[in-house]
Amino acid sequence: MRVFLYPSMKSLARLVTFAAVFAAAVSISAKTLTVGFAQTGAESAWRTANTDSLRNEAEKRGINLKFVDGQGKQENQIRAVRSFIAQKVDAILIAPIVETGWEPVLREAKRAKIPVILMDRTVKVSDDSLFTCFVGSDFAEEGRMAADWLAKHSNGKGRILELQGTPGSAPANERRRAFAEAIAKYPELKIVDSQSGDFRRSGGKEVMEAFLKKHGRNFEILYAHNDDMALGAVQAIEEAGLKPGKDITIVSIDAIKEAIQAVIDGKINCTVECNPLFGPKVYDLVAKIVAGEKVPRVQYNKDELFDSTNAAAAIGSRQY
Ligand code: GYE
Repeated sequence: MRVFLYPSMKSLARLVTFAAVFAAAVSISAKTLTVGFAQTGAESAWRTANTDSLRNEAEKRGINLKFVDGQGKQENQIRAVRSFIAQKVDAILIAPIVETGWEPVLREAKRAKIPVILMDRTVKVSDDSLFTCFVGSDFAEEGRMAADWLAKHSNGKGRILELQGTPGSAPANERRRAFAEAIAKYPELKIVDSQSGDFRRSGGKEVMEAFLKKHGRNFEILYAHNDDMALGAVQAIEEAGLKPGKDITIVSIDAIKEAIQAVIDGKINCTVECNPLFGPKVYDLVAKIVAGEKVPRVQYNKDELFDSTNAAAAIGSRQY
């Protein structure tokens, strides 16, 4: 015998309300996030690793990532941010090529109520409310770590040539400033020349060739703001018949796999890590911000230092 149970009108209404609320909740949690990302370009191995990390993690999480390669030009990045605003994305990520010149477009994003997360590089603005937060490395700390290593391993003596990153960029500014401040304690450790190689391998090689012509053997140390430039310089130094890492002490930043190999080979003496693989951290922040949660204003990644004492142990597991 079949028994039919007819729910009362009241409980039926309750059931319908519950179903509607449940459906709405599911649709909110399953809403695809759309994120715009204005990347600097593809100047270095670090950058490629960073782009891959952000792209792969977006795919893993089902985030709709609108990626724009700024090709080394701030105007391209500004144009990208404007198009993200027009597309009403949920959040905007910027790796600002340079520190200044961002106020107008950041104000437009703020007016459109779209949160902006500075990823990797910082900006200089007079109004702090123009971006939500920063996540990346502490470039000043990296510059200090490089300087301290050098002071220790040179007995506080030597003439330094400096290969700067992109002029006006936060990492070039901070790595230069903090390094100079730290070596100021050592009167016999001096920067004798400083030029930009734009964070590129070709730039590092060209500037090193010019340095060698100009300074001959009147220097002992090279400080490069990133590994790509250091590796370009290594080439120039070898082509000039000198031994990088022996005739010239080389200190660099990023700790890409190729540079760690160069440390093992004795061609680079020390590389300070700058970890580019923080896609997961970035999207955790985006999710919190979009959900209305408060997030820390500044979050630094933890960076290590590699030299002949620990490079061999690190290379096997190096991911970039
Ligand atoms: O060190 C360099 C890249 O902004 C920290 O940019 C980043 C720097 C990195 O091109 O290799």
